[in-house]
Amino acid sequence: MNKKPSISDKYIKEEGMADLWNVWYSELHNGTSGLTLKINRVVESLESEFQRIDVVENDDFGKLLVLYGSLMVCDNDNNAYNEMIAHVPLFCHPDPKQVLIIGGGDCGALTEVLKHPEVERCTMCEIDRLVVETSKKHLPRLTAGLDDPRANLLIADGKKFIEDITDKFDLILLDLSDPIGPAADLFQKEFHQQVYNTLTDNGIMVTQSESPYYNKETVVAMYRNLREIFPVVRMYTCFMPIYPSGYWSFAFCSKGIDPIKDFDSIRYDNLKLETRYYNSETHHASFALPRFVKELVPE
Ligand code: SPD
Repeated sequence: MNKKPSISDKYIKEEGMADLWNVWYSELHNGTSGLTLKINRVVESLESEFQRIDVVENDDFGKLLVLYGSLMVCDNDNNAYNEMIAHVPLFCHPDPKQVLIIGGGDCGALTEVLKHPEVERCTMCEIDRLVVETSKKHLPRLTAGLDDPRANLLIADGKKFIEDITDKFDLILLDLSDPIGPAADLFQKEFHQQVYNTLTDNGIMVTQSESPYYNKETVVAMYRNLREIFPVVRMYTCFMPIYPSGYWSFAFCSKGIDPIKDFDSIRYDNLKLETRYYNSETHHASFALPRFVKELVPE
C-alpha cells in the first residue's frame, strides 16, 4: 500500500525530526505478549448489537477489520486463512455443489469458495449484519463474492440455523471468530454433532481451531470432541501474521474423505486458481505438524 505523505513524513524528511505520528493498535494474546501495529488512521468504529467493530489502517497490512478488539482480516494479499479454509476441502470433495459457511461476515471465505465452478450455491449464515456491511464498505476485495449469483447471504444465528435446517450440504465451513461471546457455542460438541447431521454422506466440515501455540486447552478439547463425532479428523495449519502467534489451525473433519489421498490434482491443475498462499504443495504441507502440535491432537 502506498502511504499518503503525512505530517510526520514532512517532519522526518524536511526537518529531520523523529517520527511524531505515534498511534498504535495493540492486541494482547495471553496477558504478557501480543501484536502491535502502527495505525495510520482509524477508518471507522461502530457498536453492533453483538460486538464492537473497528476498521483501522496500517502500512503493512492495509485496512484491518477488528471485532471485539481482535484482528480478523486485512485487505492486503496475506489472506492465507481465507484461502486455506476454502480450497483445502473444496479440492478434496469429488462434487462440492452445496456449500454452507457459518460466520464469515467479512466474506473472504465466500469469495474464495465461489472461485470453484462446481459450487452451485454458497449459503453464508452470519449473525451480525453490521460486520458484512462494514466489510462491504471498507474491504471490497474480500466481499467481491457477494455479487456472484450463487451467493446466498442469510443474517441469522448459525446455531439456530443448523438446528432448523433440513437441507444437506456437501461442505460446511465454520469461519468463526474466537470461542467467546456469540461464537462460543459454535466450538462445542453439540453444535459439531448437528453440523455432522447436516452434511451429505461424503460431506466435509472445516472449522477454524485457533492457535496451537496460545490456545492449547481449546485445541485439545475441540479435537477430542471432534474425534468422537467424525471418522476423519485432521489438523492443518497456515501462517497468518495478524493472528496470535502467526500460526493458525483448522480441523478437517469428514465422513470418510481423506485430505491427502482424495486431493484432486487434475481439478487443481485445470482451475488455475489465483491465490497468494494456497497451492498443491501448501495443501499437502499444511497437514505436516510439528511435534508439540501432534502431542496436542494425537490421532
Ligand atoms: N483471534 C483471531 C481469530 C480469528 C479467526 N477467525 C477469523 C474469521 C475471519 N473470517
